[in-house]
Amino acid sequence: MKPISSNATVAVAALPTAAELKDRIIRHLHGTLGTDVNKASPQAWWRATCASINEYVFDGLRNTQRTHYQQNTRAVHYFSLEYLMGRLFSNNLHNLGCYDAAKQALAELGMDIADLEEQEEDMALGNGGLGRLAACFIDSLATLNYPAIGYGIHYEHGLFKQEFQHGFQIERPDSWREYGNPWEICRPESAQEISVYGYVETVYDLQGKMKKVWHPGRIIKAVPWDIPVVGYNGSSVNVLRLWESRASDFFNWDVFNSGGYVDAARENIEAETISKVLYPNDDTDAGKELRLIQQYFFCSSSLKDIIRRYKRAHGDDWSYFAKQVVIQLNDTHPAVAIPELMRVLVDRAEMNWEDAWNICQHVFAYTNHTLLPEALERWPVRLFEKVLPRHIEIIYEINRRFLVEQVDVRWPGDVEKKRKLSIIEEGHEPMVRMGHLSVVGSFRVNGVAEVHSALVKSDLFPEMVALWPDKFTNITNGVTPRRWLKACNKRLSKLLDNTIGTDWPTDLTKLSALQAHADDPAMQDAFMAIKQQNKADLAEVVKNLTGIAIDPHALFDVQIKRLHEYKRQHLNLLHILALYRRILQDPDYDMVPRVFFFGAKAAPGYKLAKDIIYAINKIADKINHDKRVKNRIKVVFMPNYRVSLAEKMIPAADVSEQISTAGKEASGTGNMKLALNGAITVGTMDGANIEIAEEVGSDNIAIFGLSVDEVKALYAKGYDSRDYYYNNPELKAILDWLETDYFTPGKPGELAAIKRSLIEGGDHYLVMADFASYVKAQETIDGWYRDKAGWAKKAILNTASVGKFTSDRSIEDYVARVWQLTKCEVGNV
Ligand code: GPQ
Repeated sequence: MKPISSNATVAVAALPTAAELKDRIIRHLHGTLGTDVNKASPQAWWRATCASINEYVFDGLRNTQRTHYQQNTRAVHYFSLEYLMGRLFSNNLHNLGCYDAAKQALAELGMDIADLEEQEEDMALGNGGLGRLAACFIDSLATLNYPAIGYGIHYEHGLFKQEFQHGFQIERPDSWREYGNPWEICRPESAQEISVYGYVETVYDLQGKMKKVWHPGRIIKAVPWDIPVVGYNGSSVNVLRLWESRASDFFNWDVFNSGGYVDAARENIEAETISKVLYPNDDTDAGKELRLIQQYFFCSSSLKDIIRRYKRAHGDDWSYFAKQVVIQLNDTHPAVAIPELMRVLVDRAEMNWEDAWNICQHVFAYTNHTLLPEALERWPVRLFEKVLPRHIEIIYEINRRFLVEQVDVRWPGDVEKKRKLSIIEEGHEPMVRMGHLSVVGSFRVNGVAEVHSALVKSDLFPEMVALWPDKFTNITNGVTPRRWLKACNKRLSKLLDNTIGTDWPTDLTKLSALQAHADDPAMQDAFMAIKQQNKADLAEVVKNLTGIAIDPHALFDVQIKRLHEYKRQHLNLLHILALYRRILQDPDYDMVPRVFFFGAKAAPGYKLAKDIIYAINKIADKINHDKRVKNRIKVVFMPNYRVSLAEKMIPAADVSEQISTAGKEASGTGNMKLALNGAITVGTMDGANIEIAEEVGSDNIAIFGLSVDEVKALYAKGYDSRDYYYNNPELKAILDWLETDYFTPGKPGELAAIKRSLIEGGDHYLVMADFASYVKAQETIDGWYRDKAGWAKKAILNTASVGKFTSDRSIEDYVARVWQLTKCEVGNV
């Protein structure tokens, strides 16, 4: 054994040497997997290696939990419906510091560690940026030694798997743990009973005091699964606790005994449905009953878990609760936790309303992740009445007091203000506004990039800002450099270690030391040689996955994110069509050969998004097979884009497409990962792009398009996309092309939906307005790429300048501005 670090304050005391790991792997092959070295499948090798690593992980977990318990630490409880974890194998090995030992051990056993990594299914319990942010944050919390628990749902099926059939997106179920998941531990001893449905009775006690009693219509069991979250260098090992729904034994027993066997079985299935599947919508509100039940199910379970732990230390004395507990609401999805805590305090603990509300307002903080109106959650009051009859009463009371004590005091008699600020939206179908509830019930509200946080204040909640100016703040997103550089780009990591030292994974600002080398030809060669190798690796993946042969020396242009009109994959597509058309018109058209990569899933019910995927695939097929193009353009739509695929694409990217309509992308985090790996951004002044531009400087990023203010002015003046259609002949020709059968032989009009959305549909996301400026930015990129040394310098400066965007910095911002936590170094006891 060798000590993991000279510092004794680490949760994982000692790490195995390769020889020790080898022994353990064999032991687990025999004793855990029941197989042996001669006949073990790659799955079995992978599982045996996981089991070996877990011996160290679980040690760290025990040490961390014991230390937190003994020191009675204040902790943050991150409430999120989504955690997009990806794979944990190489992440845990890297964070423990024994990736190389494991690689050597496996090599000596005749196995390639890279093959074993491929055995793991992605843990895709999230849709996109919001879920991946939660995963990066829990990595940073453990690395920085902050006491923290992530709470969420143990979905049986994560985000669907995407296939293409004749260019159409097909969704397949994701059964990520069909054969079990080696990283998780079931904790049936910590199960909870959760109530839903039923009715509320008003009763009076002997003193004549009124009480509300909720008689639930159904009780469901919540069983927790714990996933250890290993901090870098084995610092702390925190927990991600995910709840699975089961039929409650005690409730169904009655039905069963009274002869209702079939009913009982049906109810079991319904109970188990709650954690069955992740809703596949990103930045949109589905408004389904099951989704509300999911939200409540995990909030109620998690609060019970928190309260149980709190009572172990403080009994029935609630006065320390807000000192010990802070709960971060990852968007409004878990906002029902606010009335739930009020219910527990008022109905169960019999606290008076004011005291209970005072606790709530010191416990909850809310992160807003979007301004898109279709994503702002609103629940029909009538649905709340059915599913959570007591909670809707509590929401009414929260709202009544808010309107009387805050709004009416500030704007006496102003009915319009009350209508606008009310948590209940009136109308023929009254709705609960979860954003309003979250702001009213939280002590802090943050946006996720400077510009977004400013818009949250000015456009979304200006009156709330007038009431509570100090409640609002910004915390710019970040990404974990352990996964998004150290583990996914090992070549670049090694170059960094050798050039600027090995501290950068936990102090990313250290990357700035690379700036001094940006002009050094040797460094430029080394940096670009690594990019070239990464591109060759990706070309191999592309060949295996799609059969498309690409030239690794072409410029690799990458747009990877959910498919959404506001993210404007179709703007990218129009540019590709413009280049293709130029080549057809001028066979000698001079351009740097480019491979355009897309990776994107569309929500299954989002018709136009699926049409855009189809169009990209059809156009790709045509261009890729057109001899006249002479390989100047290739278009590759990578199927089933997910975290593990991102890890292969990002290190190989030359250009990063961040082209949302200004004001629409709250932050973006892919933009940070790509710049960190030396890609040059083509982007609008939106979200965190603005801050990336500030860090890398205008020579090292290609900015285009309307700004937030220009977008607003254009909408205000009255936007007519046809102006651009009739005034730009190239644009007109491209859109008209989409109506022909050129890309879909014999089937004219199959791609016409895109044109319709941009012309008759009004082009809400200003694709037409930004087209010319986008094409110009791409010409700039083309020019820059021709200058090899110049490009290398820009790429190096991108990596060197984005240290700000580590999620460690985001977490330190949350700690300082919101959570007020103290670091807890974990001793190994
Ligand atoms: N985001 Cl509201 C999601 O991924 N899903 C959602 O439902 C909402 C937001 C994203 C947002 O679009 C990105 O701009 C952010 O970078 C990301 O959240 C993390 O804040």
